[in-house]
Amino acid sequence: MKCRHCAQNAAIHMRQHHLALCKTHFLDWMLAQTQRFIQKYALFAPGARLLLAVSGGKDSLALWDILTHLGYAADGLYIHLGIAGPDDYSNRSQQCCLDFAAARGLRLHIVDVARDLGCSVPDLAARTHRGRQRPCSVCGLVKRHLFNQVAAQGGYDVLLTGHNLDDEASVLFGNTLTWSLDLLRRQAPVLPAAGFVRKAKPLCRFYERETAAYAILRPIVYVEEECPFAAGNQMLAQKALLNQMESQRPGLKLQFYTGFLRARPELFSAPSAPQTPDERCPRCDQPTTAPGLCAFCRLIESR
Ligand code: Q46
Ligand code: ZN
Ligand code: ZN
Repeated sequence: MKCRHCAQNAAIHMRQHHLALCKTHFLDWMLAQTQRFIQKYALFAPGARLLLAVSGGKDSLALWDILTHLGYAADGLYIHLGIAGPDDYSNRSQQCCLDFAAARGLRLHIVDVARDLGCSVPDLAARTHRGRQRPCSVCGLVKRHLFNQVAAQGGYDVLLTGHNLDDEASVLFGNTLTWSLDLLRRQAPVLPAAGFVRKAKPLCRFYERETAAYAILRPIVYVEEECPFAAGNQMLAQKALLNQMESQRPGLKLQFYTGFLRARPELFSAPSAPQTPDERCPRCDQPTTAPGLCAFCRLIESR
């Protein structure tokens, strides 16, 4: 198959877009599409101070690369969770982020959870009620807290994450199955500040296959292994189901997600901005919904 724009052989065929492109035209297409999404969803203003959460995986490093090519200066934030597993997951992913930043002269903040909070995420999960079933709930809470904290302390305007379409469609699928209205209301390419830092997902319209192809073709060195705790989680099962449907109906995942985005204003006629919580945690000063310590500080106190 040939590239739509030149005589080269296609490096990727995207059935959902009826589009085949060679390496050069695909890399350019990814940049142009990202720029289009930044504007279409008003993800951030030109000149905004950008902080990008990097995990060492393909999506977040591809996003960092794309932003750099587009001329946006984004600083990275890596959170070392203290997860080992057979692949020495946290150390290896941290190294990928360090190498990526060093090779391009980019600034990378590192928060080491074990060093800074006195105990790693798996330890914190084992010691607290919240994490007893699996560490992901504790992990998500810790990451959210630290993202907000680093963004506030560093004076950043927006926190960017590398979530792709497969992530978003899978979360949407899960939240629709349970009609979790609060979660659905908060699912969008951009979440206004509301006390916490503004959050945006510039890759939310790209298939995982596209971000993977970008990382491989550029090329970017990234950690291929998943976190060992990801195995068997609901997200992966939902992704597999959606992929099965997508193979019958190319474009289904994209339709599912973009259809939701179009329907959102009508579904949630109230303004989509989350309510600013009135209370502030007396220990960390982040917003919280009830008086007293926030969920994060309660977790830390209870270990
Ligand atoms: S890093 Fe943390 Fe994920 Fe690992 S412990 Fe679960 S939530 S699976 S994105
Ligand atoms: Zn071409
Ligand atoms: Zn707190």
